[in-house]
Amino acid sequence: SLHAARSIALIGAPIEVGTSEPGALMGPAALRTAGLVRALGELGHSVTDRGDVAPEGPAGMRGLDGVAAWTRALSRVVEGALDAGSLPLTAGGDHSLSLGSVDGVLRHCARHGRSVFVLWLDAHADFNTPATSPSGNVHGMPLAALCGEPGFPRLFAEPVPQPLSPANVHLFGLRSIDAGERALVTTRRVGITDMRTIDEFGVVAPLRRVLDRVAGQGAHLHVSLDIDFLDPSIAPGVGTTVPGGATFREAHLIMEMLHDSGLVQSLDVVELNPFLDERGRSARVLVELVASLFGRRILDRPTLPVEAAPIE
Ligand code: NNH
Ligand code: MN
Ligand code: MN
Ligand code: MN
Repeated sequence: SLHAARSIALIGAPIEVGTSEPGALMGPAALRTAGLVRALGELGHSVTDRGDVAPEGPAGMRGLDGVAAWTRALSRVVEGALDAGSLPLTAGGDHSLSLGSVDGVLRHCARHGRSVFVLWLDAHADFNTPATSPSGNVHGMPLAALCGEPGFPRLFAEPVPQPLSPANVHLFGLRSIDAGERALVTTRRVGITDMRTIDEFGVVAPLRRVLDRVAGQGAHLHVSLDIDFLDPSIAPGVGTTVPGGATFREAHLIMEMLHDSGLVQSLDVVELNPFLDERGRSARVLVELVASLFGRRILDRPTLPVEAAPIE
């Protein structure tokens, strides 16, 4: 394939204290059952399954206190994987796990003087604070906390790293947003490609612009893939389905473009709820998409311009 083999650290994050719908804690097991490690190994990568992370502290309780116990543990493992030259793939688990994975990325990059850019593939903005959240579910809040919005209790270990810049966050696939977070993402100037934009222009032009920006900045690109980014008809195994999501072909092309960019340095795969899935369909779709992001392709060559492409 186009890029060198990577050392990938698979980090299980069976966390569901950030959501009110039980079942996401089975996500890492379902992704393993669907063949995630084998698929990446077949592409020539060396994959180390680091097992499931254990929370540090009282993790049983729902809400921010339970999430904090996971955040510190996950941050440490993700930062350590990056320090060792590996690409951390954090498999969830609900989206509150990104508090830990992105915190680990921020710490690693701070030590290397590198900026961080987060591409958030999701039906939702996940930019609520405890004050704006209509549900109180922490999986709807990670970006606000990572961007340093006030109103959160202590989630991150001391010393707290420089927060993520909202200008270096891009929401892709947005189609469900709460009133308070809409106001917040607008004033903070978060980048957004919503489904309306995708309907009008497709995924290629908007994603190309994002990737050009990341490359221009020389930033570390962290991708956070929430399975509800996909249309529920292809991925029903999620607690918060929203109609009108990305098709398989759109998502697949995004993964191929991300691979070809060579920019992705860390990845979350979140919100798979196997209890709500139909015969493993959603887990298999996710494995196929992740394999495409790591180099699975039809032909071992870049796409040719249409007029130059051979007919046979
Ligand atoms: N915005 C809603 C909330 O904060 C839903 C969040 N749910 C998600 N986010 N699945 O990706 O409660
Ligand atoms: Mn690095
Ligand atoms: Mn999400
Ligand atoms: Mn979502």
